[in-house]
Amino acid sequence: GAHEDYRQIILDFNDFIKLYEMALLELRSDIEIIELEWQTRYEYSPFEHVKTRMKTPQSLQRKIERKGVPFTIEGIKENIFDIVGVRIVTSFEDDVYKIYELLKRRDDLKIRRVKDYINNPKPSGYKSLHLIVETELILSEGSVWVPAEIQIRTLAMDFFASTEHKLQYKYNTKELSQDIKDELYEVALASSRLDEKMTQVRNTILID
Ligand code: 0O2
Repeated sequence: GAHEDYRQIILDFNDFIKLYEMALLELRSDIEIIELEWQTRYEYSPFEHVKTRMKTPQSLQRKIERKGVPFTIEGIKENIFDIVGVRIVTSFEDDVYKIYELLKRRDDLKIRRVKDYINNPKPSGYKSLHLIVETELILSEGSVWVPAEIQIRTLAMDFFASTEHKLQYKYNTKELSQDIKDELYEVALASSRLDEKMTQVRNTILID
């Protein structure tokens, strides 16, 4: 009956989400190992900090509606790639691409799509390097590849993105006015200048 069908849907969904939780653990430990290896070898780390998160049900629902994706496991599997999210924050802009190179070399990671919003910022001024990846998960029945989104950006890019995101969602404004968007864009430009300046300072120190 309908009750049984509903129960089955919930059970299937739980199994489905568990795979993503496992993938999150896998990616987190892969990145911690890369970080430790780098520190050991160079006594310096391009990583400022790393954050991982599972997309909340509300955020998943909003995205499904916004993209017009069918509300089924198949629909989600084929269209939503950021249920697992990893954000790597670096000190310098070139560190973003160093980390990308490290990730590209791994056999347990397939990079499906690269969205370079650093060289091509969003109209909001948002900058970040987005990688849509699949990470290998070894289960008793064999391995499965689970999608995830890795965002790599500098501290200054992260400052802009996190704060602007809060203004967009947390204050529940329907749509920000053009004036506010222009002001935020100025903040994005100022953040980019901080990155440039800090790189210049570092280069001066390295040359001396
Ligand atoms: P939330 O609430 O952060 O999870 P596309 O693949 O191009 O069809 P999609 O999937 O939106 O579209 O990809 P995109 O553009 O790479 O954006 C993915 C995520 O990047 C967003 O997640 C945001 O976290 C972040 N992002 C993109 N543009 C902006 C921006 O202008 N400002 C800020 N602060 N963040 C941005 P979600 O799922 O939209 O939302």
